[in-house]
Amino acid sequence: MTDRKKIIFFCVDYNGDVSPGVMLYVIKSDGSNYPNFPKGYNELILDKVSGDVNGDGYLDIVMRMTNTVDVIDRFGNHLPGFPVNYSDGDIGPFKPVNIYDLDNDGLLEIIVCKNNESVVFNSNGTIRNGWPQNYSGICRTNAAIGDIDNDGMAEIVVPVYTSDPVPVFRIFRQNGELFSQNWNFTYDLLTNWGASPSLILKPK
Ligand SMILES: [Ca+2]
Ligand SMILES: [Ca+2]
Ligand SMILES: [Ca+2]
Repeated sequence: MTDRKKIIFFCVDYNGDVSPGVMLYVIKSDGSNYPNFPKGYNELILDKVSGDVNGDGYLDIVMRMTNTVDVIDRFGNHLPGFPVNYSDGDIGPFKPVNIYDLDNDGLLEIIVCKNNESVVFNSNGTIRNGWPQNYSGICRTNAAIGDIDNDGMAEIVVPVYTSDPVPVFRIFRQNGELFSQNWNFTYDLLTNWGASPSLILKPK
């Protein structure tokens, strides 16, 4: 039987008596470790997602870590161009990572944020043209991504938390342009703290 399901999780050594203190596990459906895992890190893994970033037909693992963004293949090797340094000095845990093929070229782009900006990395670790985009506040939860105007290119809906002046959504096109000034609207403060937006799109 082909093992089609894997479980990915990580553990943190809070006591500080194990080094490295963060372990990324990939577990097969029979409970055994996937080859070359667990893999140790000296940074916290703040968010992770799996997808075929480099378009070779095999899933990769994308991680937003404390100070870096990393992509590893199924063997645990870094994809070319990764890890990349990406830090604002804040070690807070709420830093999401999203992946999406924004331009339909078969390669996944990586969408991350730090204080006052969002950025898109290409599948080779370079920053995509038009990014980063700056704003006041921080995106604490995952963006919603999809082609909302049916032009073949995805838009990114970023929930921005800021107490001054107010929380907002921002919607960017894949090239970093604002989708519309009209969508820079405000909403209830409490819904923003841990809420991610969702897109419900009609099938083409
Ligand atoms: Ca891959
Ligand atoms: Ca792409
Ligand atoms: Ca679009």
